Amino acid sequence: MKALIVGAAGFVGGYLIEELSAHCGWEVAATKLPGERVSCDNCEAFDVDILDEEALSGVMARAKPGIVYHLAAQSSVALSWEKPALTVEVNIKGSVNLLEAARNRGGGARIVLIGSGEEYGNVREEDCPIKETLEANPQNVYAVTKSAQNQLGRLYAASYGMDVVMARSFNHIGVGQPARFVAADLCKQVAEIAAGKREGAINVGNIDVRRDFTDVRDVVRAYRLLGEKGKSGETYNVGSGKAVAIREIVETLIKISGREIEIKVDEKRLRPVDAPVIYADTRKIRRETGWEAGTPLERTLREIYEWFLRKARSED
Ligand code: A2R
Repeated sequence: MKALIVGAAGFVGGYLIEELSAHCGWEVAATKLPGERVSCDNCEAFDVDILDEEALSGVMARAKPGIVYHLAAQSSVALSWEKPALTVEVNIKGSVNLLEAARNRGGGARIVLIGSGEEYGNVREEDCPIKETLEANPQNVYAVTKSAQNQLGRLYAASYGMDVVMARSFNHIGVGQPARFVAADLCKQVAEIAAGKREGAINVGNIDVRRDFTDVRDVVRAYRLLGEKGKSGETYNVGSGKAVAIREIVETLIKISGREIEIKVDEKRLRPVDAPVIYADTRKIRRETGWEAGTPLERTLREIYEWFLRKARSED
């Protein structure tokens, strides 16, 4: 199998390259923006901006993939409020460009579009675990664009008979994730306190909300299996299927650090609307691909914490 990973220089890209090539022996080609780096020893790398449809078509024709994973996105919810037009352009127009390039030059390749649990919006407690059939109700610009991408994927599958599979991923975490995401932020703060780089209080927002966290290595395994066994035109939740309070993450990290650390609520981190609980119903992906998230949350948190700890200590 030959895969083309579009947007391979981000957090998930490196893990997906590893899963497909090192673990499964697939041939991998990758795209990145000029100036970015992909961690890929044996793969062909192309510089391409997904807003350039012609360039994207050229890459598709040269790489001749059997499967295309679309990871390129403006992936920050916060930035999507600050730069809505850019987010719409990259996430919606970029996805259309990719679908068009695949339609015209893709030779029937399967396309896997990566969406988000954010598409469901602030769900009610009784809607959890969230099934794929729950109507999307996006509550931020990023979520609107991912929901549009999902609808475009279904449209291209239905209208042109293209082979398009869609994932809706809930919170995924791992080493290398930027600290704008909650688990990385908490790991970084606790590690910096443990390394003596900052005073002993950790700043948090609403830590009573419960969310669905999955190790990124489990997530990319789900993407491989969706590529192999997912059904065209269908959407699949990717998540642990469990709700974990942010408070539990904070307490686990404090325990791992072995320090006495005060928890301080920072008003600036509180969001106006926060659904109390969000977690995925993962029966569809399990039934159709056999996938299940397996990595214990504490192990992933420990690895991220230790990575930030080494980083903080090496900055001496
Ligand atoms: O924004 P940058 O400079 O970090 O570059 C990101 C890249 N990207 C683009 N690639 C091609 N053409 C563009 N116009 C363009 N704009 C941004 O896509 C970055 O290298 C990559 C996405 O990686 P991350 O932001 O780290 O996202 P992550 O966590 O790897 O998530 C992958 C997918 C995304 O579709 C998320 O929305 C979804 O999974 O959760």
